[in-house]
Amino acid sequence: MADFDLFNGDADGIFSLLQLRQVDPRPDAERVTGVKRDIKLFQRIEGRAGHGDRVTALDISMAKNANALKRVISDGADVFYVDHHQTGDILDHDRLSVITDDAKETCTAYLIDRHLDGAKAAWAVCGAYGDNFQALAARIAESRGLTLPLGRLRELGELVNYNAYGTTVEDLHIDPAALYAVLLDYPDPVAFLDDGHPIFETLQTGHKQDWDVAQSAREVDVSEAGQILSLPTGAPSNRIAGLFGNALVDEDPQHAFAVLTELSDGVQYRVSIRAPKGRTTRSAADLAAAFGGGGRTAAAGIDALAENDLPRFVSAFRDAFAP
Ligand SMILES: [Mn+2]
Repeated sequence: MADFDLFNGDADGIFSLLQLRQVDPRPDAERVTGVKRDIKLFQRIEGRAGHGDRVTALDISMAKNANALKRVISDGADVFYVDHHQTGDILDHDRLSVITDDAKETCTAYLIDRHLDGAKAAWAVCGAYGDNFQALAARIAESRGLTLPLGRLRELGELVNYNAYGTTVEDLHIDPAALYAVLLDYPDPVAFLDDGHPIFETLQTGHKQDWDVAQSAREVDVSEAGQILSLPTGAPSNRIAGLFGNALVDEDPQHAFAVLTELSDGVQYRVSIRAPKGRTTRSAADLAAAFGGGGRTAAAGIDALAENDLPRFVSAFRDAFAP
């Protein structure tokens, strides 16, 4: 019999598993995680998890794991699934137990907090901060009757969340599985913070240095539509590009932004596009789709834009977002 713990490498995933495993320890479980966007974690245990095995899945969309999940269950494993993303159709099977809620203001760490009746609520507070739900975080603390240093827990939640941004685990300051293992040694986040473990400073410094890289972005194009900026090749850019785009459009909601990150081949860019928040324009997803990318109305991306296509992208960006 084997145990598998599948969890999103972001704050919500890590703080969910911490709560669960401090109440129900499974020290020999294989921990399966990755960067924030790497959510197809059932693929990694498909064909290996089977009869009598216990699989736990936290903060990864069921819709995106549907086929591999089905296979793991039909191979005989028991699956406990907790998540707040889109589920798609939930498979009806007695070896699958699901806790889900796709309410706008909820997160997996909160669902686990409810499941455990608040047994490890301080970790849940950090998870809610990591998913950017400040009101929910404060509400969890209050409902459990805890007096907590919320500002410090917020910083921890946000730093652990930030740590999961990158294109591969090699990009990250700390492998999420290693970060989880360090935190697991502490009964709660306050004990971790009070102990002064060096990993906290690594997270803080890394976050600050990445923002310094973002501040040095090069201007590629400025127009009425907005701004296109470019970041150098490298892990700091891979980590910060998306959040940098969010920050730019939060600060200046009348303009659109595109953040280009030079890929290591030197002839292509990865692109994060943010439509203006304060006025109606064409969709960021449509612009991205014209260059092989995709996304949502407000935020979209292109995995590889050829240098040769850059002039065409600049004029398409101006057209899409002109006032
Ligand atoms: Mn989440």
